Amino acid sequence: MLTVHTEKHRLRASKTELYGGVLVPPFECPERVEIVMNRIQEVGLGEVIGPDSFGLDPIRRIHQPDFLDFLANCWSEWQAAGFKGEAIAPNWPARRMVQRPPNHIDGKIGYYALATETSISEGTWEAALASAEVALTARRKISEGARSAFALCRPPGHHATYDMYGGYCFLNNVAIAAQAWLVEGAERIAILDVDFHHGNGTQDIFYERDDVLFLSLHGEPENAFPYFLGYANETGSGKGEGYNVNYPLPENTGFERWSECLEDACKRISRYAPDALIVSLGVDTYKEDPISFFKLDSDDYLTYGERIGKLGLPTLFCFEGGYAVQQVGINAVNVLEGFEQA
Ligand code: Q9C
Ligand code: ZN
Repeated sequence: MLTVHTEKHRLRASKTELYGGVLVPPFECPERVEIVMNRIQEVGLGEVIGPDSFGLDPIRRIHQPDFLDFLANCWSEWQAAGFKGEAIAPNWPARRMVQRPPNHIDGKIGYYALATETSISEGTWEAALASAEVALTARRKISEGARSAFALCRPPGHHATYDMYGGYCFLNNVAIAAQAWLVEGAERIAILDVDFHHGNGTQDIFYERDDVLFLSLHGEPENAFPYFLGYANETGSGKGEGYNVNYPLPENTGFERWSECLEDACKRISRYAPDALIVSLGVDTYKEDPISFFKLDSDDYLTYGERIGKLGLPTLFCFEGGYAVQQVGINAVNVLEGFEQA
């Protein structure tokens, strides 16, 4: 399988994450991608190429222009305000308040943030853009005839919605790729999100549409980030009714229960008969992930990769989460190898 990768992911190198009331080194760190790359080389997965440039057009088809301006300028505005630390949202337009971006960066950052753990620092915007280009490049390889491709995206994307960042995500890589497919002439795209966390951004972006089927297996919102979306009764609205499927699962969910949900998701994908499948590939479902609570083991990734391969669809894998850093390579590449064995 072809991999798309760029060293530009290293530009996303914030030093702080707000976790348990303490500023800690971010779980979402550059080493994650290095370890996946090492594993790709080790197993000889296939060719590795860099991303092409696409400009902002495909990104503007998903994200609001003022949000993109905010991301591009946040760090310089934060520094100009004289703040010493990394950019972290301290204020929100909470219930019954005015939903309008203020001028001062200290307020504006909260308008565009959906969570406070994710710090913005030098290079964040450049890395986020490069990550979207990795996804767009891998997608293009598939429309040029490859059966599948792996976009080694970093930073991840599935928590970012059209006007908000958070959960380590800035631009929604899978949404940008899905839209590019539709613009090129595809009629239906399915997005299967197997990251431990609910793909709230992707759900939100496509919630009223029937040309993108979104399915997510994730930690139940009662107990897991992003907490405020991802319930089973969120099934889409308007034209999109029936095209959003959530599988919230409780603490300690193991592969048996998880794969029953994957089986249901796969059947729905087959019935939808999409032109292509995009997989939000997070491996934070692993039993030793430090911030998650599912119990998948390394071999399970081979097994479910094979099930996804049996769908027989052109398939774009986009990397999302996974924070048991030493195992991230084995687990992610197991999915890709399982897929190829199908
Ligand atoms: N108690 C992705 O996997 N908060 N994002 C964690 C844990 C944020 C995860 C707090 C988790 C974001 C792409
Ligand atoms: Zn995750």
